[in-house]
Amino acid sequence: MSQLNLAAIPGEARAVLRTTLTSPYGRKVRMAAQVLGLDDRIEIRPADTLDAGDDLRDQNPLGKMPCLMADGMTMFDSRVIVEYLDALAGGGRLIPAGGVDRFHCLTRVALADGIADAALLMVYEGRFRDAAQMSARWLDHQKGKVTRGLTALQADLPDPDTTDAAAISVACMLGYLDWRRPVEWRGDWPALVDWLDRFAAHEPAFDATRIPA
Ligand SMILES: N[C@@H](CCC(=O)N[C@@H](CS)C(=O)NCC(=O)O)C(=O)O
Repeated sequence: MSQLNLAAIPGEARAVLRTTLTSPYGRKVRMAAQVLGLDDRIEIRPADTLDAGDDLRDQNPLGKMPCLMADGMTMFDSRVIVEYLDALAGGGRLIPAGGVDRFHCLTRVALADGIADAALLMVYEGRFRDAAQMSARWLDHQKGKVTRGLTALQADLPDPDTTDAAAISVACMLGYLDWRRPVEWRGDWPALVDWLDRFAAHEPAFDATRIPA
């Protein structure tokens, strides 16, 4: 079994992360790398998911970012990359190594990422269709996932004073909702507002990876 060491792939000076600074999933990876002290070893290279000529599509056939090239591999998606970085840092720092805690953490990650997925589909509906083509039924379907997800999350929040993979996913998803505003969440989920304020005060990597204005 070969060791993980974040080695650059041939032709590169450092490991390369394909992501824009606006992707909530890319932000998860950027935050995880900062928290684990690995960010200096990763070069961030933007990608344009709409450009058929962008080699992101060779790196990830799904044409999605983030995508990390290191240790002779190309890794996606954000959950895999966060798990890789955690393993590289010795394991168990962002994702508990085992037991119920591990699967509780991973389920919270799946919920927060799933809310981001539904929010992104709402944003894409506006980006890929003109007003006459937009489906109110589809938007409502996705919005239901966002609102039910936020309610479930509010009832089972991770500790805001501990940075784990779940807290990173929740913070990046809420940051994305604040940026793109597919739903106005702040009035209806006040415990999430308090959670984000507290997490941002505890974890400097949240501000350091803020979506640029
Ligand atoms: N499950 C993936 C989602 C990644 C994703 O959807 N990224 C968006 C950017 S924020 C993307 O690449 N969209 C382009 C597309 O879907 O074609 C992950 O966690 O990495």
